[in-house]
Amino acid sequence: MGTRWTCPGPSLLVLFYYGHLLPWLRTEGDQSSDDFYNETMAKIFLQYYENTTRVVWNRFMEASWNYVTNINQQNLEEMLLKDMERSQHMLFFGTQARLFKIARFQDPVVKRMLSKLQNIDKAALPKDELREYNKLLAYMETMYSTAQVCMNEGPCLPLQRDIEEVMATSRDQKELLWAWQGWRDAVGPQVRMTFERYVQLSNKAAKLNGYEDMGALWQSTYKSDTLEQDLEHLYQELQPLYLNLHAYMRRALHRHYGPELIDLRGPIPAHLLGNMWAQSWVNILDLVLPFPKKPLDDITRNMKVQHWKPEKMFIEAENFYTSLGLLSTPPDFWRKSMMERLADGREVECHASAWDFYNGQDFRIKKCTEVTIEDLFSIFHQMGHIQYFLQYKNLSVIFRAGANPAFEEAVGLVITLSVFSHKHLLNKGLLSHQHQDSEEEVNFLMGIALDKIAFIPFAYLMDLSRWKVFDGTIQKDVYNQEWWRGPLACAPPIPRTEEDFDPAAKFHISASMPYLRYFLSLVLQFQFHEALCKATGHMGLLHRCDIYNSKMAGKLLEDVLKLGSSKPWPEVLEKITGETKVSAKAIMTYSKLLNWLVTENVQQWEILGWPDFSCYFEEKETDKVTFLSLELDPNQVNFGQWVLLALSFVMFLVALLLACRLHSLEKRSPAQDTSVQDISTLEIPPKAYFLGIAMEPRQAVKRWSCWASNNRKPLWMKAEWWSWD
Ligand code: KAF
Ligand code: ZN
Repeated sequence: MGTRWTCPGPSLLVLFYYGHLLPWLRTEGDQSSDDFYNETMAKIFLQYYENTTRVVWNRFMEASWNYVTNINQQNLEEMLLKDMERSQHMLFFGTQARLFKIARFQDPVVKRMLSKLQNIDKAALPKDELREYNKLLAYMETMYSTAQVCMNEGPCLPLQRDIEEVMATSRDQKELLWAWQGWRDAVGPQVRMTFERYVQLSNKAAKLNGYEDMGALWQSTYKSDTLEQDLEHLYQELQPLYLNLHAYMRRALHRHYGPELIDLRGPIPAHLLGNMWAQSWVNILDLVLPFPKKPLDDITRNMKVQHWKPEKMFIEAENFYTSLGLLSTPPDFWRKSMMERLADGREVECHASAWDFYNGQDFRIKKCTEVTIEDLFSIFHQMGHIQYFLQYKNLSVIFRAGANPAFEEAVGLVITLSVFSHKHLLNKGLLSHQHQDSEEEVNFLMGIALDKIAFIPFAYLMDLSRWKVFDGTIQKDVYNQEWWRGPLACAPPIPRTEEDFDPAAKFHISASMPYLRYFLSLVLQFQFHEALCKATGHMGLLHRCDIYNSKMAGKLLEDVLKLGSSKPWPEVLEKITGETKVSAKAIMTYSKLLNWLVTENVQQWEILGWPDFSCYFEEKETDKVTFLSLELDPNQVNFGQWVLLALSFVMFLVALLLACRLHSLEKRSPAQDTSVQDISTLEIPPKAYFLGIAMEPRQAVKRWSCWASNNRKPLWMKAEWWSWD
């Protein structure tokens, strides 16, 4: 819904009016200012905001685009300048917006607009700190984007596509560990120092906006008093699916890698799951296929055989959206987007993103596309963002956003659910088998589960731990230790220390992007899919539905996208699904695999999760006492302590005897240098963490090898990892 204005007024005049008159009125007396900040003035004010914002944001987007597609000092300076300009603009209008007494206003649209304007985010910071903050944000993102992993005596490789490809395709644990560790070494330490200051300044900005900390400000986007409980509830509903998948995977990987690497009661080491962050496990589907005699078609291979090019992948995505009766992208999109990594030696940021330049005609995607099925899906995802931009382009800039951030992410994802159906891939000539029998269908569902279900804890816990960083529950001296309690459920393949900073190895942490949106959109996409399939008239199982060509589904989607953020999101959700709450019902219905997984796991007497390992993180409520790593009764501990005391006494006597002997020997050879060694030259080994417990590095390594290989030292471990002294 567009908002039309009847009284725009000449810009310069209005600039003068607002730039000078409003602050003056504010100081000159409450009565006159109250009269002045009325609804009519609010409309003029909002129109002025509209006109100026388009210009200021467009300039900022252009400068940002130039920087991330060509990282250099000059472009950085230009981007920082335009960012300051944008913040000043936001500060001015945000401050003014707060002066309107919106409680007395009639027009709900005006009220909503003004209340949205009041959150000015980082623009609330004093100028010097704002510039510092912008610089460190750019620094962290750039460090991530330009980091490389160097071979021993060879070239250095960027994350995309080389290092990610190693993680996806290698089955050699030595090589996987090299890539896993190399990437963390390349990013973590560089970002760590900056991150601490980033947290301080983020919180300062949040406080100036009236929030407790930046985590609270991020949460406020969802406008829900029950957000944390709702999330916890969703997570608990999905937990059985995840735990059963995890147990199944652990068994399959145990079969492949053996007991040296996989403990059947423990967590899976994070480097073996086919993805740098272990957030999707689909790349190792071949290792864990339920029916290996019926392998799925290799779609990436088929795309390559058919000579697909990045541009064709974009055309395919566009074609899907227009088949639903949705909007096509304007010609500039094809001219200005960056579809491939530019090969002229410049540095670029490769993490995919979609861009709205706020002039109603310039929309772009930035992606270092490779011809793979993974990238094809990612392009459909980015095109989802573009479709949202196109649909809400006639709204006020204030409403040019998703109903909530999860809606923005869910659009492309819901389309990929159809694209990945057997029916659609067959139509596109990417599959060779006409039909899927029941075993092939289980294999197919396993592929989906490895992508979607594996993502659940990662997506959920990522921001949960960041919120704790912002609210101070997690202090800076334990950032890394606490990270391993979080997203990957305690499975670093090698001991980690506080010298490392593993969170920074994920784009959204280094680039300060909230992640909760991905958890909610994971669930939402299935809820949307169910609704769109119903509109299409699809009968039968949800995973067989393909909405391609369905104008009914397209209309439903369009009606929702057109609203942007002009309405509260539960209302928008209701429009499309008939429900006002995010629900896990559809994802559970779709994931028909649960029964199959449970049967498999019961047959194998699988233990779900890693109960023996939780003791490393949680203090158990028990009357047992831990003594020398053993859980004993207090009486047994008492006895043990006496034995130890006696032993120490004996040792003390022996030491005394030896000292006397040494002393008498030294007396006999006075020429020898007897000076005491300077203790400052003795190296104290740094503290290391393994599975969340602080210990001396040597001990940590010992525990690791014990955990990973039942007391056998893994052959592939590099010698350096053992040389702590
Ligand atoms: C999603 C889907 C499948 C797998 C995994 C994910 C989660 C997440 C990830 O971990 O890779 N996906 C992305 O980060 C996809 C990129 C994006 O589309 O979400 C992108 C992130 C980004 C990058 C740079 C600047 C800002 C945001 N988001 C957008 O481009 C975007 C977001 C909101 C509105 C418009 C565009
Ligand atoms: Zn996205």
